[in-house]
Amino acid sequence: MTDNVAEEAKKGKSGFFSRIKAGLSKTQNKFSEGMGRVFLGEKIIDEDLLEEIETLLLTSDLGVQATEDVMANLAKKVARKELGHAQALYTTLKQELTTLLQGVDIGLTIPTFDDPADHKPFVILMVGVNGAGKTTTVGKLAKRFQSEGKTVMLAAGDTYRAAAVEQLKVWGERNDVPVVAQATGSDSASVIFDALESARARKVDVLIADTAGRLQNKKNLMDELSKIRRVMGKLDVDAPHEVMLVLDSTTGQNALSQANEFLQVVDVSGLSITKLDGSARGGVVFNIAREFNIPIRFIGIGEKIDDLRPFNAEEYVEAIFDGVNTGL
Ligand SMILES: Nc1nc2c(ncn2[C@@H]2O[C@H](COP(=O)(O)OP(=O)(O)OP(=O)(O)O)[C@@H](O)[C@H]2O)c(=O)[nH]1
Ligand SMILES: [Mg+2]
Repeated sequence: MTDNVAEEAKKGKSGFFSRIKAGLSKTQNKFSEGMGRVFLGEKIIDEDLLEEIETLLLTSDLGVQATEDVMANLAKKVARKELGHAQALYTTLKQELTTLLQGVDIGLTIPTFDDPADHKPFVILMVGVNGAGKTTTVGKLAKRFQSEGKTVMLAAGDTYRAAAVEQLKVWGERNDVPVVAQATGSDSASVIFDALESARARKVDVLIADTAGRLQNKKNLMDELSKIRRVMGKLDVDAPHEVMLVLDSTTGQNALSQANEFLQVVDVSGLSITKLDGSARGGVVFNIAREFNIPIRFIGIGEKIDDLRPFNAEEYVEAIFDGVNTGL
């Protein structure tokens, strides 16, 4: 986001920004209340103030590492006497937090092909624990890619539960995109293989494959994901082009443990962080960024089809700091 967008946002002119702000309002309330309390008044920069900031970050789900990094950078600037007053410290804190997210602010780019003979579907494999928001995110992504003029197909790779296939079909109908599915209990890799064959034949731009969040045990789930990868590779060695891990932000620290388990078995190339509207735990985004250094592609800010936004570091920080009153 450019400074212009930040400026517009402040003036409340951007409807787009206000939607994100509304989605993040629980986290925003927590941050703005906390920051206001820490910075309000004619504060001088001393140990106490730095400690208060540290506590605030720790209690805002940033995690120990991200908090330590930010505090170390602030302390350095304070020691060099670069920050004369609390307002400068506040501004620097915001900048530090933005920088922390900028490293993972890398959008998903779907290639286009000048020569139709080169065309091949861009395959996105969605992974994550049950209930994280995979299927919902598939639906939201389908709409997004379509609105960008791309053709989309969905693969019902969660063959574990009948309801899972039905849920995906509903999203397919809503977006008017084809859904490739087989009966419950069939082989997930084979459904996704069929879907990829069909997507190639129809010259579909994006194939999004849903998967199950839970099998009988972790080993089964992980074996299945490896098999899906292997089988897809028979049609296109580069597929899947994106393995998107979906993480539920409301679980806080737990989202990090979940991510660790998946990272042990699949090469995750991007993250989507869901349900940021559902709790005040949006600070976990900093924690995830610091811990994994994996591109955050999208954030989920509601259950509706339009409630998925490309992740933007500056916009994110701007939204959660909106309304901070330092009185300075
Ligand atoms: N508030 C909110 N709810 C969300 C968001 N994303 C998903 N949900 C809800 O989270 C619940 C679980 O979402 P699903 O998409 O079914 O999750 P899943 O990962 O496919 O779950 P399994 O298929 O069981 O593995 C649903 O009720 C969704 O509506 C979000 O960004 N905000
Ligand atoms: Mg699902």
